[in-house]
Amino acid sequence: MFMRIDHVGIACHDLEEKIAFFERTFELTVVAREVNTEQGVKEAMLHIADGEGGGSYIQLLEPLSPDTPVGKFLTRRGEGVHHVAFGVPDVVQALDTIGGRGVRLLDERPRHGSMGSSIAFLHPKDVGGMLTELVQAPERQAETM
Ligand code: CMX
Ligand code: CO
Repeated sequence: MFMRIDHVGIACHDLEEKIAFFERTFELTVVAREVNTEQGVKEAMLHIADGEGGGSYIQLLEPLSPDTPVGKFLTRRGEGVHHVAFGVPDVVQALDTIGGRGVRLLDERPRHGSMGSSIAFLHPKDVGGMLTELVQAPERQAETM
């Protein structure tokens, strides 16, 4: 079902400061910067590697306001790993299968994610405390159309 780890999402207070740290420390490159108002974040994707079905990334996330998922997380826990995202070939099918196995879906239908992807989240309490994101890369969507 999972093809790869698409990205690890990291919550931070200051996006520009964290981008500079990841670039200079790990020699990673920013490949996309976006504001996603639906998710309540300003974000950057830093490329790590390419694999089957798409790349893998670090996603740095700064909240647009305190009452967003990442804003609440920062208030409660401080900076750190916020979620892990897995690449799937078909996010609608994955939601159907995983939901049928009793995991609560935070999104019944996919939403817009980074770089044209389709994303959906699973409840962390049903996945061992890990907020889990499913990602369908845009090239896969084109292939299945
Ligand atoms: N990882 C692990 N556990 C988490 C968590 C996280 N990121 N966020 C919240 N939780 C835990 C809380 O600690 C809480 O546990 P306790 O009851 O033991 O204290 C429990 O989940 C429920 O908490 P809650 O008060 O209902 O929390 P929120 O209202 O903050 O909602 C969640 C949590 C996961 C439902 C919400 O953050 C959500 O819908 N997230 C999905 C969307 C998202 O995160 N978007 C930003 C990223 C966008 C992107 O990647 O592109
Ligand atoms: Co993400």
